[in-house]
Amino acid sequence: MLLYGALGVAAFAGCATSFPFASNLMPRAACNGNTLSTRSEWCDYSINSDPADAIPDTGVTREYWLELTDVTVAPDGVYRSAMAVNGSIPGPTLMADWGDTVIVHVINSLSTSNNGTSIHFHGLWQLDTNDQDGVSSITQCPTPPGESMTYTWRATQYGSTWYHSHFALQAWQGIFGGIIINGPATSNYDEDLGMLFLNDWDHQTVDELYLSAETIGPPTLDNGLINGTNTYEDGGYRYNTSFTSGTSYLIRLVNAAVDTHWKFMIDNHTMTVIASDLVPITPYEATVVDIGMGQRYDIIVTADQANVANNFWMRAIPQSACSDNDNADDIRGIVYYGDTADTPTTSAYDYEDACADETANIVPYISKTVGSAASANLDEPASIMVSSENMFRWMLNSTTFVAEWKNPTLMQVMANTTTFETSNAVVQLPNADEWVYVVISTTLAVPHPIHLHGHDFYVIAQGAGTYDDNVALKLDNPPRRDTAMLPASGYLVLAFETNNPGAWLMHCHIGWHTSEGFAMQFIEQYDAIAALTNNDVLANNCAAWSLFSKSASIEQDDSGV
Ligand SMILES: *[C@@H]1O[C@H](CO)[C@@H](O)[C@H](O)[C@H]1NC(C)=O
Ligand SMILES: *[C@@H]1O[C@H](CO)[C@@H](O)[C@H](O)[C@H]1NC(C)=O
Ligand SMILES: *[C@@H]1O[C@H](CO)[C@@H](O)[C@H](O)[C@H]1NC(C)=O
Ligand SMILES: *[C@@H]1O[C@H](CO)[C@@H](O)[C@H](O)[C@H]1NC(C)=O
Ligand SMILES: *[C@@H]1O[C@H](CO)[C@@H](O)[C@H](O)[C@H]1NC(C)=O
Ligand SMILES: *[C@@H]1O[C@H](CO)[C@@H](O)[C@H](O)[C@H]1NC(C)=O
Ligand SMILES: *[C@@H]1O[C@H](CO)[C@@H](O)[C@H](O)[C@H]1NC(C)=O
Ligand SMILES: [Cu+2]
Repeated sequence: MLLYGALGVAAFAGCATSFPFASNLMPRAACNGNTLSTRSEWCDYSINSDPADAIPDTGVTREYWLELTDVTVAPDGVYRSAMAVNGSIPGPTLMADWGDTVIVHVINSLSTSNNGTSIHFHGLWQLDTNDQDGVSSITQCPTPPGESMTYTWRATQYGSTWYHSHFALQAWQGIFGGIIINGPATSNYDEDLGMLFLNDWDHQTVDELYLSAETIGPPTLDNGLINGTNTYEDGGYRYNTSFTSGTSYLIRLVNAAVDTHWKFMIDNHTMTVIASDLVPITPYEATVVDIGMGQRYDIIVTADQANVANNFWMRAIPQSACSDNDNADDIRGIVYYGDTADTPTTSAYDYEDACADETANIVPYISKTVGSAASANLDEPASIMVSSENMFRWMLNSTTFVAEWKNPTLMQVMANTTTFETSNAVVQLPNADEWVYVVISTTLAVPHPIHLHGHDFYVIAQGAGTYDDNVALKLDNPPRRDTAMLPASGYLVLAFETNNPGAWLMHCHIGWHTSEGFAMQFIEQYDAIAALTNNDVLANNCAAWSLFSKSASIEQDDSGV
């Protein structure tokens, strides 16, 4: 792609040619063909180009520096301690064009809390770059305070996602931010409003809450935030955005909560959903969208309701079917026509309180068929137990996942280890290019958002009740994504292809559950991993962690991921 090559480091380059984007979301390289009314085009590529076959060779490298610090914040008017990326929650948005190379330098300045860290780029395939996946205890040791780590990866997919810490509960202390990868879209829109994070929030820290989560169960949280802000009693302010009649807006929704499933809506407005996670879909209309933890939806909203009112509520409604929130009815923002945001008087669309998935609506734009599994289904029943210390622990296949910060899977692979501790919950997938079916099931009335690293998986079955041979599998273009709901007292059957060597974590994205051991890992194509791993970086970072954790007497009290 000559066009890109000429731009050099586009993060700092101006746009030489025409600039068809109404948004001020920089940086963005101009791409011939992609205009407001031809969003399906993308230079020599288009919405019909399958990222799994080929991606643009832009020759562009974008470089970012992210500094993590301990902070005091009051996003809803109530002060508490937290952690931030470059001083803000959410942190800065990383932006790239499809096919770019992205370098992210993470500087751990968490000197007050003395926390290690690692940064995971959620949903990115990390094709042949498993060692850049940023998962403590799997692909690296935590990076100690005072040190930094550089991650380099290719923007193989495009759309909306997020980065977040994969060390203890740090993501929900505030260490997260958006990732926008510009590419084609399945529907036109005028303006890109960027990321819209939906978070739950409490006036105690997640570390304080974890004690009760482990002993008496998931705590009732105080509040929630829309893109980092909300009100609480008389404090704080609401997220608000102005709409110009006739304009259509792209909004990139992310559920970044520790334990809240949301229904999202804007009163009286209809949404067009165009992508689920990093996969473009055939557009569908919705008035209410369900979003589980870790999931993303790209939605387009057209400003066509100025005749109804000037101010409308935007609502993130915690579903009480799976967790409790003390401010459930007031996690709201404002969409306004005119000059200023005023308190709306609009009413919510009807909905049924349930932690549902959008599966039935999702049809990937590029159609794919799932092949036959090379071997028997991998059965992963999920259950809970109380440990000898009287702590809740989750199990998959009767194993509570625990891996060690100081001895990540990749380090074990580099040492030629072939037998792993039972608690590492390793499933080996030695062969390339085979289909794997995984059946995750539960008899408990608790749903779980299941996230797999390194792949977009196919949701081939999902439902209530018991999974058996009578359940029909959807193999013809099922939803393809990186996070899907295991329904309460039900099953989720995922399929993926062994096309990406590495140690890939699969886990529940409820923060408490990840820490309580609801996780397992696939070691895919063991024999190919060593050649893809930068052993110097791995070993040096582990040596630094080892030194630090001894001198600071750090003790691991969770699953390690
Ligand atoms: C984040 O902060 C660092 C300084 O610590 C600065 O160099 C960098 O430009 C900032 N990054 C972004 C994306 O704002
Ligand atoms: C990380 O920092 C939090 C907040 O200060 C603290 O509660 C927690 O114990 C620290 N965790 C580790 C593993 O250092
Ligand atoms: C949310 O906040 C970020 C800055 O953190 C901003 O870039 C983005 O545009 C906001 N999203 C919306 C939909 O307003
Ligand atoms: C709208 O957002 C701005 C900050 O962007 C804030 O100052 C203002 O208070 C908000 N309005 C309301 C009604 O909360
Ligand atoms: C606005 O939405 C409410 C709730 O869904 C509905 O009752 C009302 O009829 C809508 N108003 C208009 C003018 O569409
Ligand atoms: C489940 O655990 C048993 C006993 O440890 C083991 O033999 C089996 O391979 C495991 N299966 C999966 C799919 O993890
Ligand atoms: C692991 O095995 C490879 C290939 O047999 C060998 O070259 C390498 O030295 C071994 N590494 C260790 C740490 O034993
Ligand atoms: Cu869970």
